[in-house]
Amino acid sequence: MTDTAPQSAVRDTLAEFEAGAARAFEVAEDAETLRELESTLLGRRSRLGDLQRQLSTFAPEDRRDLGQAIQAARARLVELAGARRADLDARARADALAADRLDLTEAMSLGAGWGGPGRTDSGGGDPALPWRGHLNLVTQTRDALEDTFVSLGFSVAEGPEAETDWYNFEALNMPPAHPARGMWDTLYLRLGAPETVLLRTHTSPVQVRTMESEKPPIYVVAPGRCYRRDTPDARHLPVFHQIEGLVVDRGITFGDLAGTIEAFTTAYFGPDVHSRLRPSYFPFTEPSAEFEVTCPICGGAGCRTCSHSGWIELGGCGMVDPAVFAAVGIDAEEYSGFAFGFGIDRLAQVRVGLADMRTLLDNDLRFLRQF
Ligand code: FA5
Repeated sequence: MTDTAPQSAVRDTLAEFEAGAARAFEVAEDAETLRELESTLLGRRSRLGDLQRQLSTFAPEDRRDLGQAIQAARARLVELAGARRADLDARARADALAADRLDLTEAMSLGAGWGGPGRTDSGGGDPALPWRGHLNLVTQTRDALEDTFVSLGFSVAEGPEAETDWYNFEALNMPPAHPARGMWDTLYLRLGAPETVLLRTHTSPVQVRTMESEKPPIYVVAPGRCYRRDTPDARHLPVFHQIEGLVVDRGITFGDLAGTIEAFTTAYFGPDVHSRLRPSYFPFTEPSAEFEVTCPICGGAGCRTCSHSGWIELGGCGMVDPAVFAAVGIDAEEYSGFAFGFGIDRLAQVRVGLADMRTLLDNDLRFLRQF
């Protein structure tokens, strides 16, 4: 027997159900929604399950045909749900990757006028060549200082950044527990006996190393990195740079020191910046002085950068103390000398009129490309 009306009704219901379920799978927004839809639309208690159960009311041959139709519809829907799951998984992976991504191409996304490695379009020199970076302002300043002093007859020396207590303090006339050690907040390394190895707080240990290895006459500058437990602010960084100067010869006077600093200031800053030496104290020089220039931010009127003093301290200087000559075996009766130590980052800051030294470390291309 063939009960066509109920069979066609089941087929209509099946077709309608399949179309609705397919649409629901296609627009499922996330994996969780898809899982719920699968359970509702394909599970035992689903409409499909109901249709399956109705089969027992049909004649065997109709039951087989309808059964196959239901199975085929279920198989198509299962496949559709699987495809949707693969899409959603791929999209979730892409979103996670995008969220985790480190943008190393910032330079290229800043629009016209901002170059970056590998970029060959307009904006920088030959359009056929990739844009090139350049040296950081501090490195440029260091190079310019070296050039200035080499042109004045100095040679360039170097020393290690991890130093011993002897070179950083003791040979510079600061025996253990000397109160002047407190002038430099020191970072010690866990090497050897406690507090014997440190990150140099200034470039002055290169004075000692140079005098140990060379006989006078000595005319050297020693640029390099220094470390202090200083809190970063407008004029301080915990890692910064100094350039040390040392002259040892017969008949060197404080006048030679003042003249050298004067010549350097004019050569480096030009006529708009005024400088002064103020009496000061360093254990390794006697007499000692501080070298200051007018604040370029306020022109001397006083501002946050210069702590409202109108002046910015660039370094210390003085005549080499006889105790230092004694530590390195130079006869203080025969020779005299002067030394100075300037902050390179501070010099760069003054020269370009930078209100806050921390900007040097921001890695902001809009700042870096100006120099
Ligand atoms: C010294 O370090 C002495 N060694 C200088 C010296 C050398 C005196 C030779 C006499 C003879 P002072 O601690 O003042 O001195 O530092 C010198 C300069 O280094 C400062 O004027 C400043 O320009 C720079 N400087 C010091 N600390 C910092 C810091 N945390 N960040 C940036 N620059 C600094």
